[in-house]
Amino acid sequence: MNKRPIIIDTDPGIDDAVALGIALYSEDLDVRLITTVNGNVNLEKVTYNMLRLMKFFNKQTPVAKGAGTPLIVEPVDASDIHGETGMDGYEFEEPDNSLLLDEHAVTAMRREIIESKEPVTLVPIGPLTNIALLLRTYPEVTKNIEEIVLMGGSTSRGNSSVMAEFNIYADPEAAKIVFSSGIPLVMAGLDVGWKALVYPEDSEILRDMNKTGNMIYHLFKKYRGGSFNHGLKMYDSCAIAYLLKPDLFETAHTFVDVELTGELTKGTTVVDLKGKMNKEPNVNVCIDIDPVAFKKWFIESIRKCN
Ligand SMILES: [Ca+2]
Repeated sequence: MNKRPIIIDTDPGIDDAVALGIALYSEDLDVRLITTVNGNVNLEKVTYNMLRLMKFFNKQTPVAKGAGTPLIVEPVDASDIHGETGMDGYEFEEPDNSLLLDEHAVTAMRREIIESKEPVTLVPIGPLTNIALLLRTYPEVTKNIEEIVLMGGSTSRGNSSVMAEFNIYADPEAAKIVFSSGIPLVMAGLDVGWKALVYPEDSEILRDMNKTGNMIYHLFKKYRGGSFNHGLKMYDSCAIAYLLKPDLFETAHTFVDVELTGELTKGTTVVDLKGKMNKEPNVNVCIDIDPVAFKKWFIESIRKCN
């Protein structure tokens, strides 16, 4: 089988770093391009982190820098979760900047999608600013996008506000554009991220497994996405897991919209599981995950890295 062509849009980010390693070393994925977006920390930091990760993983995928601010709302920041640099805890080498394209992420995505012989899958694991800009600027890309498999949203409660998940909360208007695009969408959000847990004993296995496992072990010691004792949440790896092992998930094909005007609820994904809104389903929502099988897959995937 041909490797599946994907573009990852990311804001590394400790859980992004792990997801990227798994994707880059998967024998079933062809990561054609990586684009960066303001999110966990600012655009300069996430792009620098991405280039440091490319050097670490020893891969040659081009990187393009994208949006430095959300479409309308003020930037929010998650350095309380990921540390000041966005990837605190490990001493990375200085990056080789030759992988950084001169093109803007949106232009680079357009080129990759239009020139690809097979339809491309977009995998956004940060706020959706770049994807919204792409769809609005170059709507002709739609016909060569297979689907969008994103990490974000929730069918229940949030983590940035009471009801909103971080990636949607950080740019709700962009999310609205993506969710209403008509492109097949898969949403792997908090419902599965909260169960995709890695525990201290797992991280001990990772530490001695290989170079990547050791790096992850050190990042995890600084990561505040959950506590070590109650498990660390591997949010972004859920999107990659869906691509590679969809049978880990239970999904519901349903209508999802993004709340933009709620005084208390802006950025909430309204997931109409009971069909109250009488709208055509637009998203395959991951509503549950097999946590034991996920963890096994996760550890075996890290074993394939350098
Ligand atoms: Ca992320």
